[in-house]
Amino acid sequence: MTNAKHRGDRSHSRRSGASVGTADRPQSTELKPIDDAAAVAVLRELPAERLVATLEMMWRIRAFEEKVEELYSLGRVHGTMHLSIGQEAVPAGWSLALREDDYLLSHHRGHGHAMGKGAQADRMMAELLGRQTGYGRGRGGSMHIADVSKANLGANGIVGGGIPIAAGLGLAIQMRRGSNLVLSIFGDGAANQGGFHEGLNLASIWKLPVLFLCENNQYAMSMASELAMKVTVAEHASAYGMPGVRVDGNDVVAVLSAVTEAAESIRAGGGPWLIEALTYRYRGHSKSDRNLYRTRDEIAEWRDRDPIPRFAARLEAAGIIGADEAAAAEKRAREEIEAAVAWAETQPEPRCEDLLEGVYAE
Ligand SMILES: Cc1ncc(C[n+]2csc(CCOP(=O)(O)OP(=O)(O)O)c2C)c(N)n1
Ligand SMILES: [Mg+2]
Repeated sequence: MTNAKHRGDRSHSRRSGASVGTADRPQSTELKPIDDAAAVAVLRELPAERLVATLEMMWRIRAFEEKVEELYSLGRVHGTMHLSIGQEAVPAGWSLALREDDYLLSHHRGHGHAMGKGAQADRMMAELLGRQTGYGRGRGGSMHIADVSKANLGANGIVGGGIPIAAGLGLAIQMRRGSNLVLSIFGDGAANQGGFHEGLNLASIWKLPVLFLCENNQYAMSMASELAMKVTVAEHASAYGMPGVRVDGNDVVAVLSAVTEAAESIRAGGGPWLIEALTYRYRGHSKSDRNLYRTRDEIAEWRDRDPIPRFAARLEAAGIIGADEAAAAEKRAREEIEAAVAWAETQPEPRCEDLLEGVYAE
């Protein structure tokens, strides 16, 4: 049995249909596909320009990461980086559903999340190239892109490290009686960390306004998520008395619908939710990964469900774009990334005299 077959078997038999929880607290780990008519209805609720901008953002994320990979192989980007190519539907979905003042706490695979909160590709590129005008003045690099002015509190290199911080931030919002929420994004591997369970428990008992969103891309480095836990990530929600939902993370509309429902409930004071978005990274874990733990067939199978053409097809089916517009969005995004690199390369490097800026120890 190939790895791909094995994985498919488990997600479609043992797990589908599993449903726990009570009638008033939606809890289903069943993956419910959104049919075409329902998707059209969801999309028609949103302004067309926003949807086209979202399609363009998905291309921007992909083009940015493809360019970063190229620059990395040429030795022009230092340190490490994690690519989310194949996972673009998740930031596309939640960015359509959430508000600008909702906080983001991201993780190490977070270029797309930063763009979902409105980060500019040129300043992100400057950061990766170690330039002073980057989001972290060239000090943070790929894993540390934050922009407080956009409620993006940044990524975290500690697996699961953002989850307890999300609970703390949720508590701050609650104490200030705010109506915004915290979006806490992490991977499947983080769901086996202690901080995940602590963060969910606190958020649950205090009914904090936190949306926990797991990007289950099937692996934590080379460890298949199905071999690393007996239950689904979403099923963990039942232990903390919160809604837990599993969605197709390669379908923008499925993510958008789940996040919209969760956000409404959280803003109404209903307490936290856990959403598990099933998706896939085409590239290796980071710079050194020879893909020895999965088959080419498995990667090809997921490529057939690529989130970007799927969203373009949904927009076409809803009459929001014509046949040429998807290609035009890709072209604009790729040109933007070329311009971002050209601009970033003209930017100054941090000066030695300024290196202690932002270091607070006395
Ligand atoms: C606490 C901690 N343990 C281990 C690591 C090394 N590490 C970095 S990413 C990663 C895998 C994380 O997998 P997952 O949470 O599924 O996210 P993905 O990389 O798949 O997006 C590991 C083990 C780390 N950064 N922090
Ligand atoms: Mg993972």
